[in-house]
Amino acid sequence: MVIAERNRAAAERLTSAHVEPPSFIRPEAPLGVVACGYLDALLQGDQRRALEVIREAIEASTPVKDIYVHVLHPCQYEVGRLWQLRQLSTAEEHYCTAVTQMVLSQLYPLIGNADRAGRRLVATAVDGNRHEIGARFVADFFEMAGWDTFYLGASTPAQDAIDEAVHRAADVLAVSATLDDHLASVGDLVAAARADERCRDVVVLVGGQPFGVDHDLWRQLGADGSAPTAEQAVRVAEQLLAAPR
Ligand code: B12
Repeated sequence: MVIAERNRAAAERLTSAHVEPPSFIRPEAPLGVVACGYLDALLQGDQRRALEVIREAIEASTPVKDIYVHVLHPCQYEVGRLWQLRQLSTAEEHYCTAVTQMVLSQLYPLIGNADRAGRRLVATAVDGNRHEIGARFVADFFEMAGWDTFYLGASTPAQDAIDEAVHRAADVLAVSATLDDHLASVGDLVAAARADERCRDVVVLVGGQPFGVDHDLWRQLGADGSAPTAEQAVRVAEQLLAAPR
């Protein structure tokens, strides 16, 4: 086959709808084998084994943070990938997500930090965003850093999120978006917070998958900052609160 023909064939192969995005699970990654075991239990519909995989990792002194970062996060992304490839039905994706939420609630007693930071966080998914786990991760990593956190779950209307930040005397309001469709609501929320005198001292952090694609998006939407992960969000918040405003 001449080179031009080969190139054409390669272009077709590589751009066809059948090219699978690579798996988010790699056995050689940190806790990769635990992630394999956890994902397998999810896919087999075995929530008891899923919880057991996590329990065993905790008993083997795995830091809870690492379970979030190296097991739960890649497994949720992998569930999304398999759903996108139609290898999982919507019902199966819902089941996997529900099991991960059950696991997160089991881990909650382990994430407390005796050293209290004296800081308060309100975290929510923006109005229209039905994805809860990103904001949950953010709340839990702040909790691990000794903050008092108030997690509001999915799709909170902007005014309610702002009122809650005021009511809870939050230092930081963290807002999660997952789809590009959610960005207008993020912009509206930030604008409403800016216009509200009661939020003068509240740091507004935004994040989620669209912010990983365009690294300047948070600035364009008028937020105070962003971070690619919940863990890094804690550092960004602490830096912003330490800086003169
Ligand atoms: C579970 C799930 C759902 C569930 C959510 C249920 C629930 N209770 O949460 C349901 C069924 C509701 C759902 C619906 C939809 N979903 Co969905 N979903 C997912 C899935 C599989 C997992 C989400 C998750 O738990 N992620 C794990 C968390 C930890 O990741 P994360 O949110 O990215 O958070 C990390 C960072 O982004 C960051 N972060 C997040 N928030 C914040 C906030 C701040 C302030 C900061 C600093 C950082 C930060 O920190 C976290 C890591 O530490 C994803 C796959 C994926 N790649 O995420 C698809 C996915 C996001 N969904 C997708 C789609 C298409 C949809 C629907 C449009 C499907 C449809 N046709 O109805 C709807 C839209 C609903 C809506 N209006 O929001 C696509 C989005 C593709 C795209 N980019 O456009 C994905 C990527 C699946 C895929 N591979 O195609 N979904």
